[in-house]
Amino acid sequence: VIPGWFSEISSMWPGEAHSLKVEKILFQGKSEYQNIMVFQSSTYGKVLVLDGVIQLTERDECAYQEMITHLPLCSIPNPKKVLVIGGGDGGVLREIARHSSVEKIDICEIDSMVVDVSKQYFPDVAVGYEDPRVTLTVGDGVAFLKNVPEGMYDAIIVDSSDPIGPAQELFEKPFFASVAKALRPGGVLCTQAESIWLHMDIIEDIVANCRQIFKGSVNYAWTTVPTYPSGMIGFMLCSTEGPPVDFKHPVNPLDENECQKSARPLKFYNSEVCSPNHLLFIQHLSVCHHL
Ligand code: AAT
Repeated sequence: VIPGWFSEISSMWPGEAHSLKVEKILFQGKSEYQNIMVFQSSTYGKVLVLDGVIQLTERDECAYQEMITHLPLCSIPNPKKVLVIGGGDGGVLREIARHSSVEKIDICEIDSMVVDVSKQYFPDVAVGYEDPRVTLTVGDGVAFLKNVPEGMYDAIIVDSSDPIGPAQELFEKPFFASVAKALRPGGVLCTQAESIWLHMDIIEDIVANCRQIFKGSVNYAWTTVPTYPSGMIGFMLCSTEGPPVDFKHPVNPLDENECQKSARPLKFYNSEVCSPNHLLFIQHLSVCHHL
């Protein structure tokens, strides 16, 4: 450990630890679920850390939040009801709010301290909560989904931490089954699905589970996030049986002119990044096994 630097050390990425220079620690606390820290870095703005793992930095959060949101929402016509599991910082809410067809945005985050800390230290991210379509439930996403009426949502976005700690069940088959049930026919799931450089074992399990449960299509996409382990992170993009969804050819493009004129322009996503650059076909994923 280098004095004055934060190093992201975890058994989930043994033998490597990305480091950021710390200017100042702004917050340190312990919630019911995890240790929470916010620090000012020299080059990535403020950084949110849960149990020693970076959740976001001000500089590169766009590449994650925009992709996890617009990959699914641009792939279906007229999304109206959207659910977010995790994502307590509010960044995914901010991105969903760009879609004018959306009428209802529900979020279930387990840890209210993440919400409070984000509102205090990351106003440009937590701004997502200010949208009147948003309803926050503080609770476990697994339990929340059990009470959702069948076919309720057009899209579900699982912005989850890694599968060590409170997010473990969000990577398991029963959870995917309850997601599928909560989606309408032809509805879409996008879930945080780790890095092909570190976690092919986890990804292969997720792919196998999703293939059994999602009878529409099952895809893996990725984006670059320099402060996430290995500098990239993936998403599982699935649809339920019903009107077919082709994630490679989004039918519901964002009005990019409109977005660029808004108070917070898009920084990373555009309809070209979507296909084919950031979608890896499952066949190609099995090649990645040799990485
Ligand atoms: N958008 C920033 C990135 C995140 S946040 C993940 C969130 O998931 C955290 O706020 C955490 O409290 C919440 N969470 C964890 N488990 C659950 C659960 N069971 N139900 C609801 N919310 C939960 C993801 C960062 C990815 C890091 C990659 N290394």
